[in-house]
Amino acid sequence: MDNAALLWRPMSLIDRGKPVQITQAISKNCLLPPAKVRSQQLAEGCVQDDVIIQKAHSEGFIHLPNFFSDDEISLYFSLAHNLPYRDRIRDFMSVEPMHSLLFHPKVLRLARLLIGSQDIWYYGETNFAINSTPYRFWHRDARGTFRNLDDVQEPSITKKVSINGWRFAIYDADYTKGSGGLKVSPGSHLRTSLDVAPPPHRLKVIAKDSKLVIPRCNFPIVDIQSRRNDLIVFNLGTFHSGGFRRFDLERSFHPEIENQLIEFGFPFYDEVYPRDALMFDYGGECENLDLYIKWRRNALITSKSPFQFKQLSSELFHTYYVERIRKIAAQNRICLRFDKCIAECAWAQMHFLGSSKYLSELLLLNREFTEFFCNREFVGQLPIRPSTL
Ligand SMILES: O=C(O)CCC(=O)C(=O)O
Repeated sequence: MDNAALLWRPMSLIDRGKPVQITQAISKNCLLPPAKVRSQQLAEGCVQDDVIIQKAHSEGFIHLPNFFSDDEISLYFSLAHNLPYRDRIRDFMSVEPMHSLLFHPKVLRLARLLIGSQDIWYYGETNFAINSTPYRFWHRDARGTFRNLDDVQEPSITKKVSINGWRFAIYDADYTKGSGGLKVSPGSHLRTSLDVAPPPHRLKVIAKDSKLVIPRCNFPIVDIQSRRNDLIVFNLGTFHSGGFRRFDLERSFHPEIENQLIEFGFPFYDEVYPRDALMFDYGGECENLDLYIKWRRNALITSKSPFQFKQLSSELFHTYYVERIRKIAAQNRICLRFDKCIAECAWAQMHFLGSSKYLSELLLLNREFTEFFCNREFVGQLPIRPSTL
């Protein structure tokens, strides 16, 4: 495409949509920590906390440069690299060396501020993404509705409230120097999928009269310029794409558009290899996160993939069963979520594996966490609210 002229607009010229009304979100839906928790935590630490938390809640992500020291980052990634494969498919809580990251005081403090409570839910969603594949599709993670656990979860637009679940991510790379970092759409955790995930035909790059016409997204996309010691945290409702490219002239193209541009031979920054990331979730009490947790567990239980089955077994028999882990978690006010109805489901699927002793104890130990699931009888599948409700 020698003659092709690229029609592009820098981000500053792109309509970024209406600003999110976060004051409403703060007061009505407790997206921010209650004032008491905040002032107590502010008194303990950095005065920037309020700004950081406001930003995280209005944009659906936060990028914190130099959150970790060189030594800490080196430790986490060398631990991950040296783990045998069977441990890399487990969750961080059951791989005890990873506790240095999971229980890092700064991480826990930030989690509490984001979640708005001293009590944290941990639900085994972690990822040793070592040598991981780039170019992940554009998506939000939040899943699970009362109608169908597999459905993508939409935020409540009128109430401006999103799921109270957050993914913490560290990357062993400098993405100011090349492609392969994380792209997010700021504010997308408070917008519908229709708004921020256009169908493919609306993202079609068209070659016309020796020019390329590149469709303009009417929502912002940011390629996060993270470096090795940084921490990125994003809301489970935030649209994002891991490992995408960075185009020389414009970093904010939609991943789908970048895929097409590369076909036209446009130059991208080199990717930074290998793509090593460590990710883990913390969340706080809310019905939406309850649904997400149930979606995830249900997917693990019903999956035919041995990988997912192994991860579930590791969670079941280590994280939730080993008393030492339960103690450490309790000391840190981390609630290990293992719900009654999921335990029952696991029982139905797995007791033949000779694990019935553990599972029956889990059934006794665990409970439901939000009102809807409390008084449901287990009937062979997860109880879902009828669509009429
Ligand atoms: O690999 C990344 O940077 C993001 C991973 C991702 O898409 C996810 O955890 O949902």
